[in-house]
Amino acid sequence: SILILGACGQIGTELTFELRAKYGSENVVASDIREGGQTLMESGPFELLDATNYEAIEDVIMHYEIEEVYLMAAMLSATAEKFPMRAWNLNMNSLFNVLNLAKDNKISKIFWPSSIAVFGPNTPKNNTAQNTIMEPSTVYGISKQSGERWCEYYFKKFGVDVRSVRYPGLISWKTMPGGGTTDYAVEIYHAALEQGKYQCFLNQDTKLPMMYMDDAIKATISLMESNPEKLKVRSSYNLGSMSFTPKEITESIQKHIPDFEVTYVPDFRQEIADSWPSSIDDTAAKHDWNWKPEFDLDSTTAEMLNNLKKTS
Ligand code: VAH
Repeated sequence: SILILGACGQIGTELTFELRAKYGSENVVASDIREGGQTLMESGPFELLDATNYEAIEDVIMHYEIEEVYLMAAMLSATAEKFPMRAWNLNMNSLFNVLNLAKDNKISKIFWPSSIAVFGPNTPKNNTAQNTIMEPSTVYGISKQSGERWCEYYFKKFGVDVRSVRYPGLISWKTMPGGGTTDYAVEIYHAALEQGKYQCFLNQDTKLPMMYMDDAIKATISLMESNPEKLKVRSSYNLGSMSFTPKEITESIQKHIPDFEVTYVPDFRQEIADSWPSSIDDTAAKHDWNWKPEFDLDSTTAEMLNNLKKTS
């Protein structure tokens, strides 16, 4: 069976639905520090679980005979800047828990998400390479860079089968993101439908790597199902699909909602965004496990507006 830690988060929610559809609801245990939405809670087994509590995770693993763990619990970039030590504790100790469970052969495979946040202000920003300068300037980025080093160490030293991708900003409609710098790209669709206007917390020309959630989930499951011999990267794979600025996503929305108005009032998140790449070179993922994204900005906008209209 599969255990998802952080199943109520932006990615965790959609991973739970997709894995349950694929492997059967009873074989996918969702867990989080708090309960999730009705659909998630009613769709299969759920456990309240603190991802920093080793014994609590071990109990769930024994009880449900868990073999694989997706560790989706973390504090994201903006919130982590407000609570650095809480972010470090959650992001690192949850990872140590699952790595040590695998090292002790209590589970056999781990997925752990990294992020483009591992790159910093002096990383070359265009078509950022798999291996390049990485001096992250955010608490979140530091925790993800360190996490990558630990993943590779546990793979090399103890043969732990941990797999990871560096997610770009993710756009989804099923669950709101929490505390990220790229969250503007989700909020903007809700605002377009609900208020007809949006105040964006990044300036209009801030180009960032982004991805529609369906592509992110497809990549995650594809990597986890890949033949391990093909996986040459055991830190974390660069993963790309599209890059856009707040101005470009606004124009994409205005094709559907012509009088949608956006103002740009950068806040503390501008400095975080400015430290990240503009676009990503994901040649390694394409080569090692045939990664291929499906959604571009306009198809993402169509999906987001259509689905949000139906659920509003
Ligand atoms: C954040 N959505 O904004 C996350 C992600 C690359 C961005 O790590 O912090």
